[in-house]
Amino acid sequence: PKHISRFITFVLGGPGSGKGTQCAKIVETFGFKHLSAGDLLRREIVSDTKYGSMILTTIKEGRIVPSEVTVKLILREIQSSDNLKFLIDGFPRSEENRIAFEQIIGAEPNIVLFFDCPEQEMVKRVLSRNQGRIDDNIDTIKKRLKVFEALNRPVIDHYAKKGKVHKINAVGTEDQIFEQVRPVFAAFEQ
Ligand code: UP5
Ligand code: MG
Repeated sequence: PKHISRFITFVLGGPGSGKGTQCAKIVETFGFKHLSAGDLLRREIVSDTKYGSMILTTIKEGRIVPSEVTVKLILREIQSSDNLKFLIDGFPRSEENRIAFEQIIGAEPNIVLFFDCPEQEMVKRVLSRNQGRIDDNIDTIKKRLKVFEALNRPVIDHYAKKGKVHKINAVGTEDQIFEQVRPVFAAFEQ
């Protein structure tokens, strides 16, 4: 069955740490399917589904959308993809998210990438992004950083204890950072 050979990578790191940017490079080089939880949630806002307004408010306040909503969106993408290699970007953001996902999919991620970036650098990047994201303002960024430390950090610690975390120094040029990412995936290519 399909699920036996799935390879799942969780891509974690604070707001603006470069998750999306590096995922694009991993897709190009290693052929993964990129699933950004934030993008999937923002798509729900745009298509104004029944969760749209709740998601909008939650993102604006830098809080975490309930697991049942996010897991359902991710699962739908996994199940409808022909690809078996997934980058799940920006999820799980809390222990509750992690447990919900592992229970539903019945598996743990194969590896976890953690982009380690100083707060001042993350703030600078997010504020200069200029893509009209409703959460890219200084008030929301401060909240996103707090939520990251309080709720996402325990997820990273959990997988670190299991030896699954590959910590990447997220400061430098995009290419310098990718040179740290490349060997992590090259090790799994035959
Ligand atoms: N940039 C990238 N690399 C650079 C480098 N090496 N040097 C200089 N600049 C660099 O990068 C951010 C910016 O920095 C870009 O302009 C880029 O060009 C530049 P990006 O790759 O976009 O960083 P990323 O880590 O993806 O930042 P993002 O803002 O997307 O991270 P968040 O984790 O904050 O956002 P996400 O979209 O994942 O989530 C948004 C919100 O959705 C959350 O706050 C939450 O409210 C909600 N959410 C949930 O509730 N549940 C979920 O599971 C997921 C999200
Ligand atoms: Mg992103």
